[in-house]
Amino acid sequence: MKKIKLIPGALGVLSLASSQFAGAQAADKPNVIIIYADDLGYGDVSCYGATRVITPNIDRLAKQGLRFTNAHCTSATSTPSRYSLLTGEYAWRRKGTGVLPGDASAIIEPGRITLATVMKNAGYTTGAVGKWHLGLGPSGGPDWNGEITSGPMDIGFNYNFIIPATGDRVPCVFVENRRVVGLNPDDPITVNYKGKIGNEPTGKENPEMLKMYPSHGHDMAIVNGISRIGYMTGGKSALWVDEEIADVITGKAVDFIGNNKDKPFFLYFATHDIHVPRVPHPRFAGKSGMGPRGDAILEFDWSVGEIMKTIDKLKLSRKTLIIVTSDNGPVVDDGYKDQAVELLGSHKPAGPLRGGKYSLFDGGTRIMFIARWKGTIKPGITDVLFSQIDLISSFAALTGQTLSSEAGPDSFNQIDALLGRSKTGRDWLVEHSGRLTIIKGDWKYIEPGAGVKVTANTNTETGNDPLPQLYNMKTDLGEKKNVAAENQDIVKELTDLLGKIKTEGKTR
Ligand code: NG6
Ligand code: CA
Repeated sequence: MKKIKLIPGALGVLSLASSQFAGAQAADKPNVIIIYADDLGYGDVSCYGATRVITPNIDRLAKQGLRFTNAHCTSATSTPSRYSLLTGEYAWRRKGTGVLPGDASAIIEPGRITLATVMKNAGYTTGAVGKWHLGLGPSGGPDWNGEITSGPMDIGFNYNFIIPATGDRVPCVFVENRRVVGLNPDDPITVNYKGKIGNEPTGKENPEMLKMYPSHGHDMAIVNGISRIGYMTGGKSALWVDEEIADVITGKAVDFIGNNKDKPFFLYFATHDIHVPRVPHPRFAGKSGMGPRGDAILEFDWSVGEIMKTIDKLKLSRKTLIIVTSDNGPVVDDGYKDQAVELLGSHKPAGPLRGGKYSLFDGGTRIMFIARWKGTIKPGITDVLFSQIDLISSFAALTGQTLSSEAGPDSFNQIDALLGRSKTGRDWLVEHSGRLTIIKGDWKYIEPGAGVKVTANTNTETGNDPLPQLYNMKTDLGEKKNVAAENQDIVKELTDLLGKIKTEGKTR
């Protein structure tokens, strides 16, 4: 991986805005919780139209809060979306921000101002719980057996309890603050993504040992009867149990809230659900009738419910802004034979949208997004154009701060849109999956490019086309009719704007 240079000035401190407005805001700083689902589709929860799987907790949150129908993550995969959410910079501006292996070094350099730094500077206690997938350690990767540096604590988090990369990537261990949890020093961890290490069986050589079979990839190290991406030896006492991941990390999130209930806190709670391997706890297994993918949705809904219950029990619901959203769109077969395809039936993971995870169509990047803050956010539904990249600027504003000019280079203050006080959101936004798309008003333009139109493995409509594509999202939400040829003036306007966004290096 390319070595990352520290941006001069990135360490500059946030300045406090001096206006009366800022002072008034700062006085009643709400707690902020972002619950970040993995691969949860726009149509995967019942308040967004699902009927075969019912999500009562998420639905209740939506009923008590604001449900966004036109909110977006920045990329159609995890690492770049998370990078953009935390830094306020489009990930495609930087090399090495694609889906990371489990032994990658940190891609957000220590000291950089992130959403967590902003909250910390406002006096919040900050925590990251769950999936990380932004790399750990200096160039060369983390020391799994020692102190893990260049992690969440180096970019603004006071506390973290994380899955280093993804559930399907080794090492299959939790990290708490700077240490692997439960590691026996006599059984050190070795991780390798280039080739096999040790004499342990692998999914490829010993499929008879598996309880869940890969459909593509995922045939390397076996942990708990499930083969993964990457090779790993040692660390036996530290290995997680897949069925318990949701319970463990939800428990840590609940503990973090309880421990910090008397002062403002910021919690970034990134679940493993509903990413592969989908291995929900036995209390959810078989409950959806749609196989493990549907059961994982029920488990995710349970996690959301536990957070809501905790906030309500502590009487913090009028003092806490809860956001529930997803890192990218849905995928059905993402590499394991878990019956997701066979049992899908009439369920539409992306709802009315075309494509899904890995796609330039909106199924990849328009995501469910709900914000609840009792007494402040008026319940309802909004179609305001909103992007996760704006959270860092918006929360700076909410906490009475002005972002220094180096931070959040693509992040705009959209706090009024987030809180439902304004119906004017962004003018335009950029989405990414390999290439870029831009949405402005009713129009969406997709850059022309080569590549398969439907992926063989995941059966995703990628949005690749050698021709420029233009869709009217107001009349054609499903991106069925390319109207580029008859609207060349709009294509030109959007191509020019996108060109400017790329070359200028920042948009704020
Ligand atoms: C892909 C994996 C997929 C998933 C994805 C990342 C294979 C064949 N596929 O490379 O299973 O892990 O990466 O997902 O290995 S994400 O949500 O973290 O971006
Ligand atoms: Ca994801």
